[in-house]
Amino acid sequence: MTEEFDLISIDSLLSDEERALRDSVRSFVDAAIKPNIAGWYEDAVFPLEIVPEMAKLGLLGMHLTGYGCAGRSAVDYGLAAAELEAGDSGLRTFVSVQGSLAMSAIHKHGSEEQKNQWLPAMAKGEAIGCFGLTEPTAGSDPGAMKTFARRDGDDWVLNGSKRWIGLASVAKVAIIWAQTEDGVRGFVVPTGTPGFTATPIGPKLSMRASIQCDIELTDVRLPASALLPEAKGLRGPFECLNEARYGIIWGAMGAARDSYLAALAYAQERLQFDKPLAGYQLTQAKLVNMALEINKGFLLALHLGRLKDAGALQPHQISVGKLNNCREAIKICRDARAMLGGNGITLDYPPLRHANNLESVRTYEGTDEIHTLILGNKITGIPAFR
Ligand code: TGC
Repeated sequence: MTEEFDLISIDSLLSDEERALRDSVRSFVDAAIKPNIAGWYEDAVFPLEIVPEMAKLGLLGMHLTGYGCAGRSAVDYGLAAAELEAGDSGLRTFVSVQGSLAMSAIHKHGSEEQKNQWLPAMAKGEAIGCFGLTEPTAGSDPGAMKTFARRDGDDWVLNGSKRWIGLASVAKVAIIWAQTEDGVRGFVVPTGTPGFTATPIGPKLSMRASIQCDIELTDVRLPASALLPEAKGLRGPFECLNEARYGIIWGAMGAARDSYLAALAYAQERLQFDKPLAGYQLTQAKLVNMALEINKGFLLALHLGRLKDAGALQPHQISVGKLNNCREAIKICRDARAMLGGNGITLDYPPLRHANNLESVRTYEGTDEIHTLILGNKITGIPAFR
């Protein structure tokens, strides 16, 4: 971090190795993402060509151990997520879907055969994965999913639909969650299996440099070995969502920081009534409020990351981080856009792009409302979900 916003020396809480990792991801984002993101966003393309570079940096499944994964800490993963999302939420989302959802489902719940078959290729970026939980009529309530897997001899046959599934149309493998006679189970589905189709959803006003898809499953026949043996019930997918939600805590602050720095630079250069905008008290109040929330947000992320590395992070604490940091980040990006005046509505500046992306980020992996209710339940002991 720099003194422009690290007002409380959060940097001093990081080790040399953590700072080095963060700086290497920041350099990658500055060189490979920032010069191109406006074009990718406008054209609504996910830049597949940068996947090998991300793999080379060890970003795919970076917090997983063995099977060709980098085995880095939760704090390292968080620092990387923040830097990637300072580039664009769509690029951080790719790393989250690949590492925290698809790879972590196989790593946590898979057989040795499944791990050996998929994880090394996924860590190298040779196989992209996706994670099919949400359905057209089951978003916040995944227990209402209709996708069903029935036994047919030793095989499984899957039928149903999934919606908002990141990267599905470019994925080689999909983790599909389905009802069975024994409750919700997970399946490792090669996307070339007959009956599997993935169609990008669009046009979108958010996450334009990313892909979200509808998936249709029509008599998708899988061998017995496709079942994730260790995932039984909704706990299976929720344990993966914890990983992705954790990354968002950091990522959202990366987008906020990038927006704040854009507004600060603009305010220092832009003259109105013969003085820089930054010299006006109203502008300084906005900048200070943004900087305070960014400092608090990163401190919260780091605290939760240290808990995670100590094996002590609880799901409701992840909700504290996701709810707070998404909520504050989107406010910061919108305020930054306002400080840029009319120029803020163009793709020449990042705040409105980040704010639009954060509309998705605050919605997926548990909406603001769901995380509020998880915390309401924690505080009162009364579940108010239904
Ligand atoms: P509930 O009865 O509370 O729980 C069922 C079982 O799951 C356990 N559990 C968890 N375990 C670990 N971590 C967590 N965070 C957990 N939350 C619940 C729970 O202990 C229980 O275990 P067991 O062993 O007793 O069976 O289930 P519920 O459905 O009533 O839970 C309520 C609620 C609202 C908290 C939950 O449904 C929820 O979190 N909803 C939000 C779902 C969500 O985040 N969906 C977004 C999915 S993102 C997506 O599909 C696209 S992936 C991203 C991309 O592709 O871009």
